[in-house]
Amino acid sequence: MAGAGISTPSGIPDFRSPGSGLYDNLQQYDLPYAEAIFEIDYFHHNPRPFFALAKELYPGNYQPNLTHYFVRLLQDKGQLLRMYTQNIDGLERLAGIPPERLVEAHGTFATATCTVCRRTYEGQDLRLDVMNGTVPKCPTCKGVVKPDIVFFGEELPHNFFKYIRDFPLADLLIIMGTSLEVEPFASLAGAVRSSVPRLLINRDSVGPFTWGTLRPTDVTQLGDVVSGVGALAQEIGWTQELEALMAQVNRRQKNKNNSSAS
Ligand code: CNA
Repeated sequence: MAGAGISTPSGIPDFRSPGSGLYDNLQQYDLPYAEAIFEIDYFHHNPRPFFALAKELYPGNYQPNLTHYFVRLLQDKGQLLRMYTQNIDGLERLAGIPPERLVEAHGTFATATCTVCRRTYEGQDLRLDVMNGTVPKCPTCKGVVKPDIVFFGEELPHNFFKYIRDFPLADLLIIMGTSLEVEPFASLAGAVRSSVPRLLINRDSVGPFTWGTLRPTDVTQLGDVVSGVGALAQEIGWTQELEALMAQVNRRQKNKNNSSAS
């Protein structure tokens, strides 16, 4: 289970870290209150603040870091049952975690839907408008096209409910970079069998790790998530493979950038 804290090392602010978090830095969008940026009623009234944020978060501006590649390595070794993420930055996909192994519980910029006629679009179809600061409109009905990000008051994607089958099958739950404050996602932490170890890698203790409902098999690694995941990789002898994987993906990325520039 992951949240915004795994992407702060890539340069994307989280919501709730005092000072650097998004909620403390929304003055430029002139919102009535911070959460309005993700409220569907406010979006219908004024979609511009959301699209200003979308321009910033749109896939392409940021790169995955060691935490994303660690999950990719779990997948390469056949040990990833599923990654449940609250993030909407697409860095899991960029790190090469296959979409079928991912539950993007709060949605994705990879696809979009017209708010009026419900026609669906690829995220790429909106890129030009988003980057130009234009609110994307449906070519057919002229309704506003909204990236498939889950707003407050909207239903979670269907595949979120895979958790009903997945969580009882897990034999280890790793929780990284989340305040575990947003439901129903947060409650997934309690959905593994009671004998299953839960490892929290986060700057601060959160959710059931603080309420005094700790299980004997729970483990907490407090501090920076990259250091915590790095320490875990070292402990299990994966450091070299992880570095090789990151170097390989970076090389591919560079070659791709060079060939698209020439
Ligand atoms: P949050 O509530 O902002 O909590 C983030 C947690 O991560 C906090 O406990 C921080 O202390 C911790 N943290 C931040 N940086 C680090 C770090 N470098 N090392 C270790 N711990 C760190 O974010 P949640 O994901 O829990 O909240 C859910 C919201 C945030 C979801 O709806 C997301 O869509 C939304 N969000 C996503 C992104 C993104 O996609 N990158 C960015 C901002 C917000």
